[in-house]
Amino acid sequence: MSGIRLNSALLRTKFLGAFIGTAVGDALGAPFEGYYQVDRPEIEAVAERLPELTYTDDTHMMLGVAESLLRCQGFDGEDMAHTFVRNYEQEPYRGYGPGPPRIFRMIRDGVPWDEAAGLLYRGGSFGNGAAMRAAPLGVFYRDNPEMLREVSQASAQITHAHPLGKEGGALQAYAIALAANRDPSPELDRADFLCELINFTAEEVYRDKLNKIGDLMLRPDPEKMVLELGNGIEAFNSVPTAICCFLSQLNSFPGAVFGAIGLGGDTDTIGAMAGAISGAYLGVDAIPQRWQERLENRRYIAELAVSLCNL
Ligand code: RVK
Ligand code: MG
Ligand code: MG
Repeated sequence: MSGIRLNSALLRTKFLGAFIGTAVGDALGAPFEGYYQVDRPEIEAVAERLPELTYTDDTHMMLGVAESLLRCQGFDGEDMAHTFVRNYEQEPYRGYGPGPPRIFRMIRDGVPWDEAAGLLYRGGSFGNGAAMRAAPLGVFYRDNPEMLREVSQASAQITHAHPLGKEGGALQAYAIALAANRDPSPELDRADFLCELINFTAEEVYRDKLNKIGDLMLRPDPEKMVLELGNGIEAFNSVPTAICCFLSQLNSFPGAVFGAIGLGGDTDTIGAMAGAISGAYLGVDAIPQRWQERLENRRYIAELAVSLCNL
Protein backbone atom coordinates (compact mmCIF):
# COMPACT_ATOMS: atom_id res chain seq x y z
CA MET A 1 0.00 0.00 0.00
CA SER A 2 1.58 3.26 -1.06
CA GLY A 3 0.63 5.16 2.06
CA ILE A 4 2.40 8.08 3.65
CA ARG A 5 3.25 8.86 7.26
CA LEU A 6 0.42 11.02 8.47
CA ASN A 7 0.81 13.27 11.46
CA SER A 8 -1.31 12.35 14.44
CA ALA A 9 -3.76 15.25 14.06
CA LEU A 10 -4.48 14.34 10.43
CA LEU A 11 -4.85 10.68 11.30
CA ARG A 12 -7.33 11.53 14.03
CA THR A 13 -9.52 13.53 11.62
CA LYS A 14 -9.47 10.55 9.28
CA PHE A 15 -10.61 8.07 11.94
CA LEU A 16 -13.34 10.56 12.87
CA GLY A 17 -14.19 11.09 9.21
CA ALA A 18 -14.62 7.35 8.57
CA PHE A 19 -16.84 6.87 11.63
CA ILE A 20 -18.94 10.05 11.41
CA GLY A 21 -19.00 9.68 7.61
CA THR A 22 -20.59 6.22 7.94
CA ALA A 23 -23.23 7.49 10.36
CA VAL A 24 -24.11 10.64 8.41
CA GLY A 25 -24.33 8.78 5.08
CA ASP A 26 -26.49 6.12 6.73
CA ALA A 27 -28.82 8.64 8.41
CA LEU A 28 -29.21 10.82 5.30
CA GLY A 29 -29.84 7.79 3.09
CA ALA A 30 -32.30 6.04 5.40
CA PRO A 31 -35.41 8.08 4.44
CA PHE A 32 -34.92 7.05 0.79
CA GLU A 33 -34.33 3.29 1.17
CA GLY A 34 -35.97 1.42 -1.71
CA TYR A 35 -36.65 4.56 -3.78
CA TYR A 36 -36.01 4.72 -7.48
CA GLN A 37 -33.48 7.51 -8.21
CA VAL A 38 -33.75 10.63 -6.04
CA ASP A 39 -33.03 14.22 -7.15
CA ARG A 40 -30.34 16.04 -5.22
CA PRO A 41 -32.63 18.96 -4.19
CA GLU A 42 -35.04 16.45 -2.64
CA ILE A 43 -32.26 14.82 -0.61
CA GLU A 44 -30.94 18.23 0.43
CA ALA A 45 -34.41 19.33 1.54
CA VAL A 46 -34.91 16.22 3.67
CA ALA A 47 -31.37 16.52 5.09
CA GLU A 48 -32.10 20.06 6.26
CA ARG A 49 -35.55 19.21 7.59
CA LEU A 50 -34.66 16.17 9.73
CA PRO A 51 -34.62 17.26 13.39
CA GLU A 52 -32.10 14.50 14.16
CA LEU A 53 -29.91 12.40 11.86
CA THR A 54 -30.92 8.97 13.13
CA TYR A 55 -28.74 6.06 12.07
CA THR A 56 -29.70 2.46 11.26
CA ASP A 57 -28.18 -1.03 11.59
CA ASP A 58 -25.23 -0.03 9.37
CA THR A 59 -23.83 2.36 11.97
CA HIS A 60 -25.07 0.30 14.90
CA MET A 61 -22.99 -2.66 13.70
CA MET A 62 -20.02 -0.43 12.82
CA LEU A 63 -20.05 0.72 16.46
CA GLY A 64 -20.11 -2.92 17.57
CA VAL A 65 -16.98 -3.63 15.50
CA ALA A 66 -15.20 -0.67 17.11
CA GLU A 67 -16.33 -1.54 20.65
CA SER A 68 -14.99 -5.06 20.30
CA LEU A 69 -11.69 -4.01 18.69
CA LEU A 70 -11.16 -1.60 21.58
CA ARG A 71 -12.11 -4.02 24.33
CA CYS A 72 -9.89 -6.80 22.94
CA GLN A 73 -7.15 -4.51 21.58
CA GLY A 74 -7.64 -6.16 18.19
CA PHE A 75 -9.92 -8.75 16.62
CA ASP A 76 -11.57 -11.42 18.74
CA GLY A 77 -14.38 -13.24 16.89
CA GLU A 78 -16.14 -14.54 19.98
CA ASP A 79 -16.20 -11.11 21.60
CA MET A 80 -17.29 -9.30 18.42
CA ALA A 81 -20.11 -11.78 17.80
CA HIS A 82 -21.44 -11.38 21.35
CA THR A 83 -21.10 -7.59 21.08
CA PHE A 84 -23.33 -7.70 17.97
CA VAL A 85 -25.82 -9.91 19.82
CA ARG A 86 -25.95 -7.61 22.87
CA ASN A 87 -26.26 -4.46 20.79
CA TYR A 88 -29.04 -5.98 18.70
CA GLU A 89 -30.95 -7.07 21.79
CA GLN A 90 -30.69 -3.55 23.21
CA GLU A 91 -31.77 -1.80 19.98
CA PRO A 92 -33.54 -4.28 17.70
CA TYR A 93 -35.43 -1.43 15.98
CA ARG A 94 -32.46 -0.25 13.90
CA GLY A 95 -33.72 -1.82 10.66
CA TYR A 96 -31.50 -4.90 10.52
CA GLY A 97 -31.46 -7.08 7.39
CA PRO A 98 -33.37 -10.37 7.58
CA GLY A 99 -30.35 -12.63 8.24
CA PRO A 100 -28.41 -11.14 11.17
CA PRO A 101 -31.18 -11.37 13.84
CA ARG A 102 -31.57 -15.08 13.05
CA ILE A 103 -27.83 -15.57 13.38
CA PHE A 104 -27.75 -13.61 16.65
CA ARG A 105 -30.38 -15.93 18.12
CA MET A 106 -28.32 -18.97 17.10
CA ILE A 107 -25.16 -17.53 18.66
CA ARG A 108 -27.01 -16.59 21.82
CA ASP A 109 -28.28 -20.17 21.97
CA GLY A 110 -24.78 -21.61 21.76
CA VAL A 111 -23.92 -22.09 18.07
CA PRO A 112 -20.21 -21.20 17.65
CA TRP A 113 -19.67 -17.63 16.37
CA ASP A 114 -17.93 -18.78 13.19
CA GLU A 115 -20.48 -21.48 12.29
CA ALA A 116 -23.88 -19.81 12.67
CA ALA A 117 -23.75 -17.66 9.49
CA GLY A 118 -22.97 -20.68 7.30
CA LEU A 119 -26.33 -22.17 8.25
CA LEU A 120 -28.26 -19.41 6.45
CA TYR A 121 -28.91 -18.94 2.71
CA ARG A 122 -27.24 -22.21 1.67
CA GLY A 123 -23.63 -21.34 2.34
CA GLY A 124 -24.03 -17.91 3.84
CA SER A 125 -25.15 -14.40 2.99
CA PHE A 126 -23.66 -12.23 0.26
CA GLY A 127 -25.59 -9.20 1.58
CA ASN A 128 -23.69 -5.97 2.19
CA GLY A 129 -23.96 -6.24 5.99
CA ALA A 130 -20.27 -6.99 6.48
CA ALA A 131 -19.17 -4.16 4.16
CA MET A 132 -21.43 -1.51 5.70
CA ARG A 133 -19.73 -1.90 9.11
CA ALA A 134 -16.11 -1.96 7.82
CA ALA A 135 -14.93 1.55 8.80
CA PRO A 136 -13.13 0.59 12.05
CA LEU A 137 -11.31 -2.28 10.29
CA GLY A 138 -10.25 -0.06 7.39
CA VAL A 139 -8.70 2.63 9.54
CA PHE A 140 -7.29 0.31 12.23
CA TYR A 141 -5.56 -2.09 9.81
CA ARG A 142 -4.73 0.59 7.21
CA ASP A 143 -1.01 -0.22 7.18
CA ASN A 144 -1.30 -3.96 6.82
CA PRO A 145 -3.34 -5.21 3.83
CA GLU A 146 -2.80 -8.91 4.64
CA MET A 147 -4.02 -8.48 8.19
CA LEU A 148 -6.84 -6.23 6.97
CA ARG A 149 -7.99 -8.97 4.58
CA GLU A 150 -7.71 -11.70 7.21
CA VAL A 151 -9.57 -9.79 9.92
CA SER A 152 -12.20 -8.44 7.48
CA GLN A 153 -12.97 -11.97 6.34
CA ALA A 154 -13.03 -13.38 9.86
CA SER A 155 -15.26 -10.62 11.21
CA ALA A 156 -17.57 -10.91 8.19
CA GLN A 157 -17.86 -14.64 8.94
CA ILE A 158 -19.91 -13.80 12.05
CA THR A 159 -22.89 -12.86 9.84
CA HIS A 160 -21.84 -13.27 6.19
CA ALA A 161 -20.28 -16.62 5.38
CA HIS A 162 -20.63 -16.46 1.58
CA PRO A 163 -17.28 -15.68 -0.13
CA LEU A 164 -18.83 -12.69 -1.93
CA GLY A 165 -20.20 -11.26 1.33
CA LYS A 166 -16.79 -11.58 2.96
CA GLU A 167 -14.95 -10.20 -0.06
CA GLY A 168 -17.28 -7.19 -0.14
CA GLY A 169 -16.36 -6.48 3.48
CA ALA A 170 -12.65 -6.79 2.77
CA LEU A 171 -12.84 -4.60 -0.35
CA GLN A 172 -14.76 -1.84 1.45
CA ALA A 173 -12.27 -1.96 4.35
CA TYR A 174 -9.37 -1.71 1.91
CA ALA A 175 -10.94 1.27 0.10
CA ILE A 176 -11.24 3.00 3.51
CA ALA A 177 -7.63 2.08 4.33
CA LEU A 178 -6.32 3.50 1.06
CA ALA A 179 -8.35 6.68 1.57
CA ALA A 180 -7.12 7.02 5.16
CA ASN A 181 -3.52 6.65 4.03
CA ARG A 182 -3.69 9.48 1.50
CA ASP A 183 -3.17 13.12 2.32
CA PRO A 184 -6.04 14.91 0.55
CA SER A 185 -3.70 17.59 -0.75
CA PRO A 186 -2.41 17.08 -3.36
CA GLU A 187 -5.39 15.25 -4.80
CA LEU A 188 -5.01 11.47 -5.09
CA ASP A 189 -4.49 9.73 -8.39
CA ARG A 190 -7.85 8.06 -9.00
CA ALA A 191 -6.54 5.57 -11.58
CA ASP A 192 -3.85 4.47 -9.15
CA PHE A 193 -6.40 4.11 -6.32
CA LEU A 194 -8.60 1.92 -8.55
CA CYS A 195 -5.64 -0.14 -9.63
CA GLU A 196 -4.76 -0.89 -6.00
CA LEU A 197 -8.32 -2.06 -5.37
CA ILE A 198 -8.33 -4.23 -8.49
CA ASN A 199 -5.05 -5.85 -7.45
CA PHE A 200 -6.41 -6.44 -3.96
CA THR A 201 -9.64 -8.20 -4.84
CA ALA A 202 -9.68 -11.95 -5.25
CA GLU A 203 -13.16 -12.25 -6.80
CA GLU A 204 -13.94 -11.77 -10.47
CA VAL A 205 -17.34 -10.13 -9.97
CA TYR A 206 -15.68 -7.31 -8.00
CA ARG A 207 -12.77 -7.01 -10.42
CA ASP A 208 -15.18 -6.72 -13.38
CA LYS A 209 -17.16 -3.97 -11.68
CA LEU A 210 -14.06 -2.08 -10.51
CA ASN A 211 -12.86 -2.14 -14.10
CA LYS A 212 -16.03 -0.28 -15.13
CA ILE A 213 -15.45 2.51 -12.61
CA GLY A 214 -12.62 4.07 -14.63
CA ASP A 215 -15.13 5.53 -17.13
CA LEU A 216 -18.07 5.95 -14.78
CA MET A 217 -16.16 8.11 -12.28
CA LEU A 218 -15.32 10.60 -15.03
CA ARG A 219 -18.94 10.79 -16.26
CA PRO A 220 -21.10 9.73 -13.31
CA ASP A 221 -24.42 9.08 -15.05
CA PRO A 222 -26.83 7.62 -12.44
CA GLU A 223 -28.69 5.35 -14.89
CA LYS A 224 -25.44 3.87 -16.10
CA MET A 225 -24.03 3.47 -12.61
CA VAL A 226 -27.09 1.54 -11.45
CA LEU A 227 -27.11 -0.57 -14.61
CA GLU A 228 -23.40 -1.43 -14.55
CA LEU A 229 -22.60 -1.45 -10.81
CA GLY A 230 -25.97 -1.94 -9.10
CA ASN A 231 -27.67 -0.26 -6.13
CA GLY A 232 -28.88 -3.33 -4.25
CA ILE A 233 -28.52 -5.03 -0.91
CA GLU A 234 -25.99 -7.59 -2.24
CA ALA A 235 -22.37 -6.70 -1.47
CA PHE A 236 -21.32 -6.95 -5.13
CA ASN A 237 -24.18 -4.62 -6.12
CA SER A 238 -23.24 -1.92 -3.65
CA VAL A 239 -19.55 -1.87 -2.62
CA PRO A 240 -18.19 -0.98 -6.11
CA THR A 241 -21.02 1.56 -6.41
CA ALA A 242 -19.98 3.30 -3.19
CA ILE A 243 -16.35 3.36 -4.34
CA CYS A 244 -17.45 4.94 -7.64
CA CYS A 245 -19.50 7.59 -5.79
CA PHE A 246 -16.43 8.52 -3.75
CA LEU A 247 -14.10 8.64 -6.76
CA SER A 248 -16.50 10.74 -8.84
CA GLN A 249 -16.74 13.37 -6.04
CA LEU A 250 -13.26 13.23 -4.64
CA ASN A 251 -13.24 16.61 -2.95
CA SER A 252 -16.77 16.81 -1.62
CA PHE A 253 -18.24 14.71 1.18
CA PRO A 254 -21.79 15.97 0.45
CA GLY A 255 -21.19 15.30 -3.27
CA ALA A 256 -20.13 11.68 -2.65
CA VAL A 257 -23.01 10.98 -0.26
CA PHE A 258 -25.71 12.74 -2.30
CA GLY A 259 -24.42 10.93 -5.39
CA ALA A 260 -24.80 7.59 -3.58
CA ILE A 261 -28.26 8.31 -2.18
CA GLY A 262 -29.39 9.74 -5.51
CA LEU A 263 -29.00 6.29 -7.10
CA GLY A 264 -31.91 4.95 -5.03
CA GLY A 265 -32.08 1.32 -3.88
CA ASP A 266 -30.06 0.55 -0.75
CA THR A 267 -29.53 4.25 -0.06
CA ASP A 268 -28.61 4.13 3.63
CA THR A 269 -25.93 1.52 3.05
CA ILE A 270 -24.42 2.91 -0.14
CA GLY A 271 -24.56 6.35 1.53
CA ALA A 272 -22.82 4.94 4.62
CA MET A 273 -20.09 3.23 2.58
CA ALA A 274 -19.42 6.23 0.30
CA GLY A 275 -19.47 8.43 3.43
CA ALA A 276 -16.94 6.20 5.19
CA ILE A 277 -14.45 6.33 2.30
CA SER A 278 -14.93 10.05 1.69
CA GLY A 279 -14.67 10.82 5.41
CA ALA A 280 -11.50 8.71 5.69
CA TYR A 281 -9.97 10.61 2.78
CA LEU A 282 -11.05 14.20 3.49
CA GLY A 283 -11.24 14.02 7.29
CA VAL A 284 -14.11 14.93 9.58
CA ASP A 285 -14.01 18.67 8.86
CA ALA A 286 -15.29 17.97 5.34
CA ILE A 287 -18.58 16.79 6.84
CA PRO A 288 -20.86 19.82 7.19
CA GLN A 289 -21.20 20.98 10.80
CA ARG A 290 -24.95 21.36 10.45
CA TRP A 291 -25.15 17.60 9.92
CA GLN A 292 -22.65 16.65 12.60
CA GLU A 293 -24.51 18.74 15.17
CA ARG A 294 -27.73 16.83 14.58
CA LEU A 295 -26.18 13.35 14.35
CA GLU A 296 -27.58 10.94 16.91
CA ASN A 297 -24.93 9.87 19.48
CA ARG A 298 -22.25 11.92 17.75
CA ARG A 299 -20.22 12.29 20.94
CA TYR A 300 -20.10 8.53 21.54
CA ILE A 301 -19.26 7.76 17.89
CA ALA A 302 -16.43 10.30 18.03
CA GLU A 303 -15.13 8.89 21.34
CA LEU A 304 -14.86 5.43 19.81
CA ALA A 305 -13.05 6.79 16.73
CA VAL A 306 -10.52 8.69 18.83
CA SER A 307 -9.96 5.76 21.22
CA LEU A 308 -9.30 3.42 18.30
CA CYS A 309 -6.91 5.95 16.78
CA ASN A 310 -5.03 6.12 20.09
CA LEU A 311 -4.88 2.33 20.56
C1 RVK B 1 -32.61 -3.58 5.68
C2 RVK B 1 -29.81 -15.53 -1.99
C3 RVK B 1 -29.15 -13.80 -0.63
C4 RVK B 1 -28.00 -14.52 -0.28
C5 RVK B 1 -27.79 -15.82 -0.84
C6 RVK B 1 -30.09 -11.54 -0.07
C7 RVK B 1 -30.29 -3.33 6.15
C8 RVK B 1 -31.34 -11.93 0.70
C9 RVK B 1 -29.04 -2.52 5.85
C10 RVK B 1 -31.08 -11.29 2.04
C11 RVK B 1 -28.50 -3.12 4.57
C12 RVK B 1 -30.41 -9.98 1.64
C13 RVK B 1 -28.93 -4.54 4.66
C14 RVK B 1 -29.60 -9.30 2.74
C15 RVK B 1 -27.84 -5.42 5.10
C16 RVK B 1 -27.97 -12.64 0.75
N1 RVK B 1 -28.73 -16.26 -1.69
N2 RVK B 1 -30.05 -14.29 -1.49
N3 RVK B 1 -26.71 -16.57 -0.57
N4 RVK B 1 -27.29 -13.78 0.60
N5 RVK B 1 -29.10 -12.63 0.00
O1 RVK B 1 -30.06 -10.95 5.34
O2 RVK B 1 -27.06 -7.61 6.96
O3 RVK B 1 -31.42 -2.82 5.51
O4 RVK B 1 -32.46 -11.35 0.08
O5 RVK B 1 -27.54 -11.18 5.29
O6 RVK B 1 -26.46 -8.20 4.58
O7 RVK B 1 -29.31 -1.16 5.71
O8 RVK B 1 -32.24 -11.04 2.77
O9 RVK B 1 -28.66 -8.97 5.60
O10 RVK B 1 -29.11 -2.52 3.46
O11 RVK B 1 -29.57 -10.37 0.56
O12 RVK B 1 -29.98 -4.62 5.62
O13 RVK B 1 -28.72 -10.17 3.35
O14 RVK B 1 -28.34 -6.68 5.07
P1 RVK B 1 -28.75 -10.42 4.94
P2 RVK B 1 -27.48 -7.91 5.57
MG1 MG C 1 -29.57 0.13 7.39
MG1 MG D 1 -29.39 -0.51 3.71
